[in-house]
Amino acid sequence: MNKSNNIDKPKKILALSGGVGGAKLALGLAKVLAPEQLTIVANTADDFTHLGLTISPDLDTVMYTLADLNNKELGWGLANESWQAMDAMSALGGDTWFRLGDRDLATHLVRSQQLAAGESLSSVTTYLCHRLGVKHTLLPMTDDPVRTRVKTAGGELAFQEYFVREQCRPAVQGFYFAGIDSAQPQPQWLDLLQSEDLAAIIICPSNPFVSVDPMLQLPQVRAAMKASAAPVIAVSPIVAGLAIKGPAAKMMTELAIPATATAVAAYYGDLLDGFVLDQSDQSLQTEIDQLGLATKVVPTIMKTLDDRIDLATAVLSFADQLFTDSIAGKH
Ligand code: FO1
Repeated sequence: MNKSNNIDKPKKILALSGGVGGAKLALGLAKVLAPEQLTIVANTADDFTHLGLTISPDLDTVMYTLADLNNKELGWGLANESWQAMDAMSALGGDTWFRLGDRDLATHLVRSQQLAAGESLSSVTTYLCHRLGVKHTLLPMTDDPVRTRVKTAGGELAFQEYFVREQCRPAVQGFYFAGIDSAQPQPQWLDLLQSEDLAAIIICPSNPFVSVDPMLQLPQVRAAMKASAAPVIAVSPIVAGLAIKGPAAKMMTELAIPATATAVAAYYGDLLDGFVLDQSDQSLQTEIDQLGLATKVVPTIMKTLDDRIDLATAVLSFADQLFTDSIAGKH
């Protein structure tokens, strides 16, 4: 955080999100912030081409969640889904390991058609959000193809092969993001990162290795985040040694990193100004403080809409406090 900003600037909030966990906090933020105040940037390194269609799981999870159309049981895809296309695929001996619901298929068809016609992923996302009634800004992290590759003892896997087809069973040895060095961060996002109107950068409780890292490793992003006057705050995706959803804790163990909120804070390192941890991890607060971070302990498990709103409100007030303290020279 660079301290040159002034407190009376209009507030703009940036949230970086992966899939389910990130989308829950993004929804909480969307409930308490006006559309012009909130921009959500989603990871696109999970994207892949499947059955000839371009699938953007994290963008869609956030988009469906903000539109209140998300499938709450599965955590991905649309509510009130039917699976006739998958059943027909199965009868034809087609690929069904990655399940595309009938209604969800429409999103991938429209996206793929518009991309094939030369539209950018950003403009397709804006179009889809508009059609689904999403008012807040949702951006892909880049319009260029970046693809997560998972290194395992048995060889390298594309992210969805690891995550869905292999059900995260192979022990991971590391990750890399093919195409990242030549990818450009989405221009509106980069402008916002460099804007004096930005009041907080929130890293949602998403997987640090495969959801957040691809965003942070894009050229210019880390430098722009560090140069920003806005405090950078991460919400821990690890609570009491477990990931709320997904393989983050399993990955940490396999990478010989302790599966703790402290290790997540240390992993983000000097990029952060503040760290939000769950009340059940209160005993870790002192050691996270000792990393040189401001900390806030609150309930972070988001089961209900009120939980999402409460966490969003707590993170925003923490950001306000860090911003004010930085003006007063305390951080
Ligand atoms: N996750 C699964 O575990 N199984 C699936 O069959 C599956 C299909 C799917 C279709 C569209 C979509 O947008 C997401 C889908 N996901 C599925 C979720 C997704 O692969 C992961 O949750 C994310 O990539 C991780 O953030």
